[in-house]
Amino acid sequence: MRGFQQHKIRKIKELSGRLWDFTALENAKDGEEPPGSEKGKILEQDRGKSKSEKMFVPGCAENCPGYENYRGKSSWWTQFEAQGNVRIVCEGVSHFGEIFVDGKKLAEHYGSYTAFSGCATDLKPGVHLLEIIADNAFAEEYSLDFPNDYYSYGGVTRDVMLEEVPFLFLSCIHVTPLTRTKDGWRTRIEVFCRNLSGESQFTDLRGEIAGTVFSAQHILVPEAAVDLREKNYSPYAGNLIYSEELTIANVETWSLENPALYKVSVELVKNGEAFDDLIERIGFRTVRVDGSRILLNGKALRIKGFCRHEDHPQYGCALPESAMAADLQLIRDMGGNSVRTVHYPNDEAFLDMCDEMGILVWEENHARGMSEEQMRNPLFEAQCEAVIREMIWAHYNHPSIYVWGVLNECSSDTEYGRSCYNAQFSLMRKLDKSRPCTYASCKFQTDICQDLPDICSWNMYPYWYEQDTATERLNELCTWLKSLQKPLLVSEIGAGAVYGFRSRGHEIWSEELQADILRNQLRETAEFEACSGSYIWQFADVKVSREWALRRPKSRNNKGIVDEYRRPKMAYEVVKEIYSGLGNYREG
Ligand code: ADA
Repeated sequence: MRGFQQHKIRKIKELSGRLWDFTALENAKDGEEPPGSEKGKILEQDRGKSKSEKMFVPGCAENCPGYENYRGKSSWWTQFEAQGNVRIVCEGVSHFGEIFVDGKKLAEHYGSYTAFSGCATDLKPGVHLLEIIADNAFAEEYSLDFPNDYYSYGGVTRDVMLEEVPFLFLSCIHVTPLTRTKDGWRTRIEVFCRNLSGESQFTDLRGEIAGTVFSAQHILVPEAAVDLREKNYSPYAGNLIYSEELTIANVETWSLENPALYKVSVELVKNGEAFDDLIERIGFRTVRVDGSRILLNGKALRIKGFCRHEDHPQYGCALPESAMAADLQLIRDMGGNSVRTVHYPNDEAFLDMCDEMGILVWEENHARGMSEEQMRNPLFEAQCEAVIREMIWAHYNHPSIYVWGVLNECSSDTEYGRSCYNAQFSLMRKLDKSRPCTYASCKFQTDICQDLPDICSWNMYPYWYEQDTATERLNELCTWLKSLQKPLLVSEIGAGAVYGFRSRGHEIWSEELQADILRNQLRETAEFEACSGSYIWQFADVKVSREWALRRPKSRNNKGIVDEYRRPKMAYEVVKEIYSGLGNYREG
């Protein structure tokens, strides 16, 4: 659910936020098949009737007692009342999802962290059955999901919305703030629309951004967008029906200190009557890269960041909004001004909060630590690119997002890897020319892709995995990359500690040692002139896959500054002291 109202005309209803029925379709509790089902599939006649548990949506299968280690297909169903054309929007199903209404499949989608939707036309008035099948199996056809240093949960993990739509409806608005002039903000606006009718249609359009109105008449919308014929189920996909540059007067600039937000609203109109609408929220600001500096509204940023996974022992990856807000409050309390959404696009509600709180976001596509062999999976490129496309389409308007990332710690040291990085950066730049892009590398001098991104970002663990100091490491990198003249970010830095393990000798995994290491790491990176800032790995401890657990006490990646329940470790005060003592901008 967004942090603001998106429709005044279109009828929408949240289907999440309540209990649904849930049936595990394989390896069920007690090791038995659920009655009325075949392995991996509910039989047609039993759809919606099989033995079930009650589960809250959004939710993860793993949160249901007895299913803590569940992997495979599960069925989630509920009922709704509606008629006519209905669109079901799933913000996230982990990691392969299918939408059925009254037994008829409307859409399928791979990718836990981006939205998809299915449309049913001409539903009869009355009660209908919605079933979502989620699959979190590790398999060749899911190239981005495999045992990893975080947990791949399964289920209907983000909100589900029901929308009653006309045959022609708005799918997306993109607003790009270009420059601030003496008359206001020069801004580009693009509007996209979908047509379910099976024939071309005409429509008029009217809209408003912060008091400036615009309109267009007699726009032809072709029968269906080409990308929809290609089974693109992104709710944002559609035909471009309006593109204009306008000057918006009397608006304040969005910044960390003053996160001013404005509404843009668009209506589709026939014979003077509005029949559909969409409201988006925007902020006016620019992000540019200039030599070694990252400029927000012309000022050189100092990033005081945290890497954050969507993970909590009580909710899995389906954190309620109150828990997201609590995380941001802790980040703020520690003096942080940025979050890196490791290693996937985040819940839109979280991004809305970052917009409102003036917290910058590095958002990235979903790929962590993949070898060349994994990247050679024939589905890899298409699946990565789908995440990029869906992420940028959906999150384009968030002023908090200042950089897009790809492919964390993948094979940027091989020729084949380079071709993937190159293709993904090209796609990002095609979809969004207004933001820089980057990737987090751990390959140091063997990396052969540093010419490709706008910002060079390094994951480093001085005093933990690595023997050299942060200053030595940064010096080496700067000397090596001098000719590129690009900004440098530390995209991960940190050390592990098991909450509550205290040791006079500052032993490995003690809170004392973690605090010592963070103190050195953060001081050295802050004092390093050419560095635009750092992202601490990581905000909170997270669950890891069983295959990783031997290297990770308590089956957690324990480098959190707070533990998995958000209890502060000793390092909390160290980070707070250092980050709070630094401003949001660098000198010069
Ligand atoms: C890497 C990786 C993280 C995490 C971290 C660690 O840099 O990007 O996902 O695994 O290392 O804790 O070792």
